[in-house]
Formats: sequence, C-alpha cells, structure tokens
Amino acid sequence: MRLVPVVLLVLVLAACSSTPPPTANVATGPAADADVQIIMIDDAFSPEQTEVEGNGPVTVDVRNDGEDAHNLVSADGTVVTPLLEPGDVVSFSVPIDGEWRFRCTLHGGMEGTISR
Ligand SMILES: [Cu+2]
Repeated sequence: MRLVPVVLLVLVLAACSSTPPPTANVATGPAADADVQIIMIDDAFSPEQTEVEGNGPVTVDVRNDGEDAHNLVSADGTVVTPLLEPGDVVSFSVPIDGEWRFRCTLHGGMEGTISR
C-alpha cells in the first residue's frame, strides 16, 4: 500500500517533463545590432545559410522585401513569427548550437539554416 503515493508522484513528474519548449519572444521591428539579418523574397530566404560565431543567444532580424506575405517557423518549434506583410520586420533571439533550421510554412522549399 505504501507504493501508491510514490507511483502517483512519478506520474506527475512525467507529465511536467512533457511540456513544450519555450517559444522565443518575437518582437516587432529591428533589433539593435542583430547578429543575423535575413531577408524574405518571393519565395526564398536570403541568405539561405548563415554561420555565426561565439556563444549565447543569437539575435535575428527578419525583413520581408517580397511582394507576398511570408512567415518563419523553426524546425525545433522555438520560433513562430506572425505572418509578415511586405516591409514588415521582426526580431528574436534564439540559442543556437549546431544547425538551426527554419522555413516558411506558406511556400514549399522556402527554407534556411543558421549554424554554429
Ligand atoms: Cu513564404
């Protein structure tokens, strides 16, 4: 009978560990001195591949220079931008260790990576 509370505790801990990763804070407008600048065109990211140095979170500016709306969603789920209309800019910072992949969910093949 004494095992019951222990089993319940394990179940609660297991439930807590399945929470999704935190989403990066996406702000409207450019960040001061962003580490990486990504331009959206129709339909691609420019540059598609960026390499960064150093440690710590990487600040990223994303600007839509195309005529269509685009978004940026990271493969790891940390960043989901709103739909960017032409001329819109957003910025965010993400921890990057290895290859950080992202894409536009509206246009197949519109993809990119930031790696370190
Ligand atoms: Cu797009």
